[in-house]
Amino acid sequence: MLELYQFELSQYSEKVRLLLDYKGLDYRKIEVTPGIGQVELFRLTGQKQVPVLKDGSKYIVDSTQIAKYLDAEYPDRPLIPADSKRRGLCLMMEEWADESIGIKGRKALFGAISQDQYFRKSLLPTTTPDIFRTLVEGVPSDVFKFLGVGVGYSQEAIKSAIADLKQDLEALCLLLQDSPYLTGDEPTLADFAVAGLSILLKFPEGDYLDLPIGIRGKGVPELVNNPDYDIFFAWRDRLYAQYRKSLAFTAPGSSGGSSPTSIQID
Ligand SMILES: N[C@@H](CCC(=O)N[C@@H](CS)C(=O)NCC(=O)O)C(=O)O
Repeated sequence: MLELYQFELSQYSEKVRLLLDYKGLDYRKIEVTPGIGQVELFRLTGQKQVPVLKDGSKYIVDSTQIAKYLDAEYPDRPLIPADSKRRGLCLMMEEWADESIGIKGRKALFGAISQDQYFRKSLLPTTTPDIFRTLVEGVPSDVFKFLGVGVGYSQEAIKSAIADLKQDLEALCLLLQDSPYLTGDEPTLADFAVAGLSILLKFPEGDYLDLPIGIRGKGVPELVNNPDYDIFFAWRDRLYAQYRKSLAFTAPGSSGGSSPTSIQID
């Protein structure tokens, strides 16, 4: 069976989970522990980022390379269209989603959690002991704002990321006004990239991610609560309902049926 080395909360991993579900491929999730688990990933693949797909003895690194590999090895339900116009649009949109929504989405979410102590607490894994939950909840918002400067997420950077994301969502709503999918009548890699990379803007409402129930449907208030983007979030809900396997309907031990297996360190 295919194996996906991933973080449950990673947008690029979610993009690949959407691709695998669309193609109807079963896979087992291997949750990489940030830090120590990435050392093992480095030993296996020569780099430390997720997602990584393992197919037999082959490791495929990077969500875009995984999409191309899946089309080459599992050609049913192609992700990248054959005709030149749609192919060009699809590839361009995928790259843009990776670079714009992916990167700015992290900054915008950081801004949202630094302002909301309950959101912050609900992002912790369900197994976190109460004492740590209380500690995280108690950290004043100003401390998060200060920490954000250290990792390049100053208040100005967060504001500018949100402004850019607003334009991105406006563009997507315009494209979706008279078309069921981003490049036409069938979904492509562009749709799954945009949907997967946007999970941090608003976590999907349904039972798709192994995350605390409290964060479903939550996200960046400036985007989630703005009716101008309803078309986009309705499109994404539809795409999930059509193609993403819910946790409840997958067999334990396969694609998302249970808590992911953690990567083992010798
Ligand atoms: N270009 C990569 C980006 C992957 C990426 O940014 N992965 C993040 C998680 S969302 C990661 O592994 N971060 C950990 C690190 O950089 O150490 C892709 O498309 O797969």
